[in-house]
Amino acid sequence: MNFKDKVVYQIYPKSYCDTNGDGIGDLPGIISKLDYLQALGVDYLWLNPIYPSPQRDNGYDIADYRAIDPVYGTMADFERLCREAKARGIDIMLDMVFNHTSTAHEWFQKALAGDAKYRAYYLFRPGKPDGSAPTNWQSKFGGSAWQYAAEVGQYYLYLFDVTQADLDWTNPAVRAEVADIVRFWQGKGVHGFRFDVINLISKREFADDPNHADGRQFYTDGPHVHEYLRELNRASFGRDAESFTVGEMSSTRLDECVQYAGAASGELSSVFTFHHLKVDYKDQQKWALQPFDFAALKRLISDWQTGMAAGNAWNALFWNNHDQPRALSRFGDDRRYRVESATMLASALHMLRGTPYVYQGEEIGMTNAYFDDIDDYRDIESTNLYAIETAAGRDAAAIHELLRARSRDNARTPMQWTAGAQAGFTSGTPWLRVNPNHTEINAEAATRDPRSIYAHYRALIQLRKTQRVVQDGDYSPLLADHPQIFAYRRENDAATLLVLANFYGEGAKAPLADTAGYQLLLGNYADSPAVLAEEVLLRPYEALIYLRKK
Ligand code: TEU
Ligand code: CA
Repeated sequence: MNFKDKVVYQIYPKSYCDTNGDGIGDLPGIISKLDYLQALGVDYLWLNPIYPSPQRDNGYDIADYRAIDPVYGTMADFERLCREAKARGIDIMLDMVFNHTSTAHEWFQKALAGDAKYRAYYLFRPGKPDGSAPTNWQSKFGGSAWQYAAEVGQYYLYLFDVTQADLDWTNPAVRAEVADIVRFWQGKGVHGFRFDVINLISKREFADDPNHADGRQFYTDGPHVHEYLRELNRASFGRDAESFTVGEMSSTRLDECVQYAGAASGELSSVFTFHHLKVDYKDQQKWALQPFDFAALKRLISDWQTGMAAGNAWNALFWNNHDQPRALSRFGDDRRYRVESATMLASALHMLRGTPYVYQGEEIGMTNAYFDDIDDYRDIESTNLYAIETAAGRDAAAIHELLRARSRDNARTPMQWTAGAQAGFTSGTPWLRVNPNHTEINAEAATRDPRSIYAHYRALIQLRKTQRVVQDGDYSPLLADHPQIFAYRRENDAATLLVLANFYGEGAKAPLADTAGYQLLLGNYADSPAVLAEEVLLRPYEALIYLRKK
């Protein structure tokens, strides 16, 4: 399938649109917004997990892979969503969480009850001779990655929440179950799949990580992961010529991703990687703040653009998702230059080689939540952090500063549809507070304004569809050492595209050569220069896209 002209829109169903007043978004709510999504021009809707779940980790703790959580609606609603989306040229991409299940899943419950078959689905291991956990690995949400199960007399591994037990992929029965689940959804006409933390499924060895590291070296890009993916591909989505897949790759390497998403690998269509979203992590630590390192950001984007192309592999392109603070608040200026910086970030990303993802609300310039009361937070990672740091004696103000910058809830606040009560998201009480700035920032206002952030996203999506060079052009960096400007070229047999983006609130000069013949395609200021000069003066957060035909 040619996916090079496609764009994906990510929906966090819990926060998109609530139609029954329970404060939680639902499938009928998504259906009611399909016209809005069609007008934006997107091709796929990635839905975060909608299966029955205790919701400890907002659906990433799945209790039943073959049903819809009643809070979101029914299977009939899901089928209607697929049909109505398809009628608008849109496909659904489902989120498949196969590194772990909820401990409420019947497999885990049977394992606890003593069923040997299901015990072998999980990673139960005896403690050390002194009774402590089998290894010193840390859960991604804080604390040990092992929980003692008295019923079994052993510990089970959980890389995320204690209610998310890791599956044992060395067990062929587990792999057969997983393929069967994918086929179940294919049977409903689903062609798109996103595989959650899929590069963590093959554990190398159960040993203590030296120097108090968290253990990731023992399970990231493990020894059998590529083999398992090829097997899953052959047994499920690989049988569908229309399939499009993306794997979420945690702390991975370029050479691994060339394999995961190589055109001839028989694994996945594309990968999400996160290196470019750690440039503001001090010492690689999520909960240690530093201003973003622009030079590193440019280098990482460029290296992945070039490296994936050299390996004939395909990138996902994204600034935002449900796990990240809003990029606009992080790399832009969400107050003084909100519109300029949002449109600049979008321009810089959408012209790259790969599949762009738009995370709900990004297209209207939604910002971080900036909560200042711990009771406003819902995310397990945030509430765990607060509890752990408070117990360690850290003062509340310091923890709040971290959460305001990094909490996943910053991106999870309800979609802002209108300036009215609860942003038009719900007639009831929303499960997570609505950002008060919805009075200014909302879809109703954005879709009316021809110069809005929304209009700019629409234009960028159209450029991918109408300019073949955006789909297949080679990437080369420009002005690599410039301290303020990210710039690149895309080139194919028919045209050259040139993109300039100023990442700062001060003007910047872009010295260029060979500028003759370039015409403006899109800019984010009303009066962008129609032709390219030898020296371009970029205004705060200005972005310019030019094309030269051959
Ligand atoms: O995320 C995997 C992951 O490693 C992160 O992005 C994680 O949320 C972050 O490191 C915490 O700081 C995926 C899902 O996207 C996320 O929502 C789930 O919580 C997680 O897997 C577990 O299924
Ligand atoms: Ca609802």
